[in-house]
Amino acid sequence: MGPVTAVSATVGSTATEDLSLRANSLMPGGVSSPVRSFAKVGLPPFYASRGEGPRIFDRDGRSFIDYILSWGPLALGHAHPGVVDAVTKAAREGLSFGTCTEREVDLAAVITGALPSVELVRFVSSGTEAVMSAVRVARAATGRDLIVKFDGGYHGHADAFLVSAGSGAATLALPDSPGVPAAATLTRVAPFNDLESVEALFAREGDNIACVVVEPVMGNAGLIRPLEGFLAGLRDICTRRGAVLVFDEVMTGFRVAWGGAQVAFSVRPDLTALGKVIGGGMPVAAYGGRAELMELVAPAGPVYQAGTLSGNPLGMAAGLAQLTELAKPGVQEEMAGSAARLADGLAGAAQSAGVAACTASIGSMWGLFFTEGPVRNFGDAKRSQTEMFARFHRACFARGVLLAPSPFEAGFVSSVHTDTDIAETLEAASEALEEACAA
Ligand code: HOZ
Repeated sequence: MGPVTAVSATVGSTATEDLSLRANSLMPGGVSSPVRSFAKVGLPPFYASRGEGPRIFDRDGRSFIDYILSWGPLALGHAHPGVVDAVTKAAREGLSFGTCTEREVDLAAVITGALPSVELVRFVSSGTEAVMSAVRVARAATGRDLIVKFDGGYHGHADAFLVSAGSGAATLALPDSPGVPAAATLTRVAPFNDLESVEALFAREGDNIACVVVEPVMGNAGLIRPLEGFLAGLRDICTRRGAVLVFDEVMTGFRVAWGGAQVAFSVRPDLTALGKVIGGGMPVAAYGGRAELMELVAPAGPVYQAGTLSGNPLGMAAGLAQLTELAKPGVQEEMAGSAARLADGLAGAAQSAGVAACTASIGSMWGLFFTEGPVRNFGDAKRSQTEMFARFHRACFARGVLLAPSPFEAGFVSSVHTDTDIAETLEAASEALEEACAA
């Protein structure tokens, strides 16, 4: 497969270059969210014109097999007809009411039915809001202030989480953001997969630790699986020490399994944050958990949290339509098969090319690090070859395969990525590895 060429470039420069120049004079860094900068892989930001199934098209008319999938939400691929129809119907009935609607009750029923730990759920509009609000509930429930997070974990951009943060913050080397006041001193950080470090934090300050917040499978430091017993160990520590266990399943929810990682690993957190897939591509997120905790949330209880567009009817319609498809027998397994074939194929291609690489998949998430591995935490991930990743990314891009522009992001597949798409991707990846090695 040769490089994909632009078919609708403007005279003298591409539409992408033109847009990028304009955007830089109008928006910080030219983007609406830092992960959209492709600077670390040496490319301009991607200007999408449309998406269809597993493919995304840019403003220069190029077509790519998409493994970003809007950073996770598009479990059914782009513009899934069922989701588009549901949103269109909802839009005709009204874009927002600021009142309760039947759809939010229906989506709440699907979520509480799928996640055994979630008895009550509150809808919000972003993952940041969801985790921030869950922490507020945990602090109110325990009367304690400190939170524990993991190195390289990303939980949105609320102040308390911009400490040793993953995702774009790691990619841009901004793990501790300026502008975060003393509130951040209430955050403690441990290495992922290291129960002893968590025990040590509790030994020192356990009386004031409100909660442990964890991505049960790390997805914002690249994909890092929990070691056997790690999540159960966190559950045990939190129970013993009277702290709240918060699973950030914004990424893993309905991707690692129907429900999420808590189903796959049979560990029940006290509170869960959700987002991405539950909104089918619309700005929907949620937090929920044990009724005793969630009844602290206003107006049932005193913990205040609110939002004009929370439970927005278009978002609820998109989420319901997507989850209805994902609940069908075999869909999760098919996606998991595609992700596994991709991860195994990439590992094989790297081996053939003589490149040290370590790949993993779980459910419909997958990851690739250019290192021998094993990668058990963010420290290991940072020792991978980021320059090699950048060369590989560019070579894949030139062959019509769109990967997240950072080794510190998970990859995704959708239910409409076919065996042919995966085979084409692996062919492109083999060529890309050769090119990256030769550079
Ligand atoms: N969790 C998303 C990717 N790691 C973040 C999306 C964004 O920051 O725009």
